[in-house]
Amino acid sequence: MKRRNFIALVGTSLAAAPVWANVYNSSKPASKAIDSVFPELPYAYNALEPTIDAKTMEIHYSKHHKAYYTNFLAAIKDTPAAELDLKSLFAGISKLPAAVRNNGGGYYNHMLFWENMGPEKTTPSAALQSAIEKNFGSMDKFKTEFADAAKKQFGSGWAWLVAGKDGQLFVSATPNQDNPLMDVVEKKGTPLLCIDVWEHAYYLNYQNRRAEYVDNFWKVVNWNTVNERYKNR
Ligand code: MN3
Repeated sequence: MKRRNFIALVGTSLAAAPVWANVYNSSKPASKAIDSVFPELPYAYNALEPTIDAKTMEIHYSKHHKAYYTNFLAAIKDTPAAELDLKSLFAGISKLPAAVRNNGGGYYNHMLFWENMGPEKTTPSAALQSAIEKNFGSMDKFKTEFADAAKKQFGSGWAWLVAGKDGQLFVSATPNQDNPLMDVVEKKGTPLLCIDVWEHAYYLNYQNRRAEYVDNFWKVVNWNTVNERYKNR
């Protein structure tokens, strides 16, 4: 599969309209919040094996993520929400229909998730490492806190490493397809790293063993992406 990076949707570049046009060779975007072409997965379905098996990746990306994308497009079509960039849309999500919240979150969260994984061995930057040690005590303590949040999230949802507005890093978990950019979420900030803990993300390979999936997740984290998000937060 051809490698093509998703648009940088976080931080200052989020509202940079020309980026949409430059990244994709498509016609003009369907709206400011969503591109008219479903973004490609940045690696092959089997690239993260054995941590995440090819069949899970294929179904997760081509069925689940695609459905969020399609339903998000439909939910904002011909509405004022279609004029918003994603950051503004999420900042006012409490005023929008549930279909926008659920599918917009699903569309965006999966792009972050695909990008913060990869087959290459990577490491946290000195700056990120230092920030994690300052905020959590050590890299191990951060990983434990993040993994606990992922394992303890009741039902479907996500765990996050987030940069707060005060510059501090924190770990949080959100239900369903909510994310830290949404005004409905208690702990808000810029997402740096996320893990999907919906059963569809791991059930074929791990069945009910979410903890094993979460512990293996570290083997496929693409720290280059996390470093970049931290730098641009
Ligand atoms: Mn998912």
